[in-house]
Amino acid sequence: MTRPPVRAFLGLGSNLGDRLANLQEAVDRLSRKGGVVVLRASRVYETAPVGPPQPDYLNAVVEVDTTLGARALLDACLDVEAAMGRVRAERWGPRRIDVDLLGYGQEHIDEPGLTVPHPRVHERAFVLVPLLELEADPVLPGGRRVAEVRLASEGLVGVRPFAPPPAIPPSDVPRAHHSPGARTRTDAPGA
Ligand code: A4P
Ligand code: MG
Repeated sequence: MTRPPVRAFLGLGSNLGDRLANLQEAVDRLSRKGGVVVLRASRVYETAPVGPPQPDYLNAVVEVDTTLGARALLDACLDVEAAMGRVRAERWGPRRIDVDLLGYGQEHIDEPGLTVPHPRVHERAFVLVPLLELEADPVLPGGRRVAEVRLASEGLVGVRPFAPPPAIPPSDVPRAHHSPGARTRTDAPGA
């Protein structure tokens, strides 16, 4: 039995190598995963690193429809990281690609190895800024609403628009809604 698709948001980050190409490769790889349709992508932001000293990141968020369960979707994200040669060394350390599951429908999940919404979504401008391009009122940890969120003192400092959204590979499945600024599949070259 096929389950109805669930709307989910994935956070992408890269601060090693050709960062823009890494984000595009992650979007391309995600769109080739069975049961995942990439609908839209935010712009790409250059962001000051949170954590140990390391190069600046590029961050973006993509919106997907998926027939995968949350665990299988996270596994698909971890597969993309592995296929792109990510080696886990230091927590919050530099990486060619990081793919986080930020939100999965309206669900709140807290299991070993799977926490949704991602527990730090609301604390991090490098996640919130691109996410808000795609979703005005995202599901946040602890039932918070975005209107109540207060970012840490550094606020939006260090989050700079860097590039237009990654291209969305074409797909046969019809897309849903659209908001300005975000690229959708129909904007993609050749779509
Ligand atoms: N895991 C559980 N739930 C999730 C979820 N919703 N999404 C588990 C992703 N992973 C989830 O993640 C550790 C484990 O968490 C995974 O194996 C998975 O089973 P990880 O990606 O290996 O570790 P990490 O990314 O180093 O840690 P974490 O806690 O995910 O850190 P963050 O919050 O992703 O921070 N600064 C800037 N400017 N931009 C960034 O993108 N990223 C980080 C990483 C640090 N500083 C940054 C950025
Ligand atoms: Mg991560």
